[in-house]
Amino acid sequence: MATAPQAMILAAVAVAALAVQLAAAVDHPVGGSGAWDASGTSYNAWSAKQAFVQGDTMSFKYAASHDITEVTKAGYDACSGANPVKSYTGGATIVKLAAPGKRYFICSVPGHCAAGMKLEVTVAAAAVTAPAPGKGGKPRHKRSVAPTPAPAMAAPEPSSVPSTDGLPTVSTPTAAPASKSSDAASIGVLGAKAGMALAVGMTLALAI
Ligand SMILES: [Cu+2]
Repeated sequence: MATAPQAMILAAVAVAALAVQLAAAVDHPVGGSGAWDASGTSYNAWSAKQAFVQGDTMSFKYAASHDITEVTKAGYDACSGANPVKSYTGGATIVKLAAPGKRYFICSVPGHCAAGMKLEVTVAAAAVTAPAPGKGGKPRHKRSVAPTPAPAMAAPEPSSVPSTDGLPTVSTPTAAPASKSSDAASIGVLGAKAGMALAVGMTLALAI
């Protein structure tokens, strides 16, 4: 049976491991197998099912009769590689999806884009912080919003008032301002969230 400190360490390790897993970049072999060709694969049907996140990569394997041409939306819509954003050749290419937003890829060999060698990718922004466990859903694609800490209660400072004889007289503050109920409420919510996160971590640790 684990003692309390051991359980705490296990909980911390479990939560840290989860955070690392959530942040890890993923490679997406294009079309599922990585094959970039004109065999009729619907790259956009594949792309629609992928969860591309900023920092992920996409890998292509292709014959010398093909290329990868990254284009603008206009180039994509027109199946035209005349004004490429970037061209890739060589048969094995890994494209890093470094920024969130849309990316467009075609094969610039005449007829190949029209035959299906076109791909539109939507890259989601990476979460800055790991989401709190226990919320469910797809945490990788949730943008984490850090809770805003309640503003610290400013203590009234003693004010110095010069007296008539030249020596400063320190006046003592009489009463502290009444606590605002909204601040107290946010602190309560934050405390409850922290408690829930800890409870989930402990459960994970005990389950190991
Ligand atoms: Cu081609």
